[in-house]
Amino acid sequence: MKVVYLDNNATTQIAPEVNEAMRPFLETLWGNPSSMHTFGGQVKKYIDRAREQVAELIGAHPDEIIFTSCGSESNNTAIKGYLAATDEPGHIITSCVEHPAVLSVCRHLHQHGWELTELRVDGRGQIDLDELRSSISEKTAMVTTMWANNETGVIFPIDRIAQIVKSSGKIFHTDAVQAVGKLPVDVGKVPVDMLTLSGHKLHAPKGIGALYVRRGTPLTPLIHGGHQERGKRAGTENVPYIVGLGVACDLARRHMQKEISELSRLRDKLEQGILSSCPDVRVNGDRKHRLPNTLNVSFEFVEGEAILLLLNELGICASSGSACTSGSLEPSHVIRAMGIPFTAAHGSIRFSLSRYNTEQDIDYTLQRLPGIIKRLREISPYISNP
Ligand code: C6P
Repeated sequence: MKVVYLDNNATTQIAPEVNEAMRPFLETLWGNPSSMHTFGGQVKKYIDRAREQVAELIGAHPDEIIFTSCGSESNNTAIKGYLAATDEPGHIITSCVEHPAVLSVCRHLHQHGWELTELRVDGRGQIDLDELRSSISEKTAMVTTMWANNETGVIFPIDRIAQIVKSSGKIFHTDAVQAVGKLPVDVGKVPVDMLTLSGHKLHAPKGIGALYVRRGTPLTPLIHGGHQERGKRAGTENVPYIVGLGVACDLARRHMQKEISELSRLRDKLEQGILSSCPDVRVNGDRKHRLPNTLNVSFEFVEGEAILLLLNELGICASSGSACTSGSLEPSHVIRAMGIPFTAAHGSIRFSLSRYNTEQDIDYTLQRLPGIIKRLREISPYISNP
């Protein structure tokens, strides 16, 4: 069966160029980069090159990049690693629409004595900057908000958030897992102290991520041990995946402008096609400030899970929210926070595209989706069908 993969915010296909670049490090160049001998030591320069490629994509210095195993590890390292340096629990600010890899870290710290503010969002999924300003107090140690939302694609005004936080003299971390590779991200222009990215969202493999840490930002390692990553993250380096992440970042940087316009064209075609062929549909999230690849739509009076199952039977892969909370019958915390009515919240679907999607993928989805929605509405308990 043909697979139409429209779930790229969950994970992406490994780029063939990335696969190719990783292969020597799985087959012949498998030495330990920390070894004294030439066989191992020769590998180190490839890690250095990858660090430069990651740094270049986000406008950082290579020595500000720490390789980790994933976005979740980077988020944990940033938040716990910075706060570990403080003597007693203070105050953290985040938003209520973060990925669990931030929200549950903050809530865990809250259970251990930290005061926690979860900034609310409006109907477009945007935070109120005045609420941010007034939440910052002397006790605040850190602010952490995402750059772009994984479920709706909503982009936070991260430069303004960063300026507010930095003008109060506080530390700012951003979870940019969904932004890096899809949008221009430049830490030279936006004064973030730490930034999280994850390889498998930009066509590198699962199991590799990075944390940007601005020079001078104090950070206690989450994983203690050897001296790898300048003592900030112990463990023998995952050389093939680090090389793969470097190449993925290089590809994203070189093709970004073209990809942004092509992805938004296909996404808009999907959006317009759905709006014109299905009644009682709403687009969730700020349409003006949104990732070019993401569309979150609510189909009133039908269950999202039922739509996904029927799409799946046709080989169309989408999701109702983040992959790590799928299976839950409750609407996602992101959709609920935006105040979307119950009858629509239950029928929300995330479509997320990548450079490997084609016009045919969108046409095929648009041919099949309206029929699915019509069928489900005919048996919907929320509609009194004759
Ligand atoms: N979101 C989704 O379906 P990992 O998987 O650990 O590399 O990254 C976690 C993560 C952190 N922050 C954001 C904003 C994310 O979107 C993700 C992963 C996927 O939305 C899988 S749950």
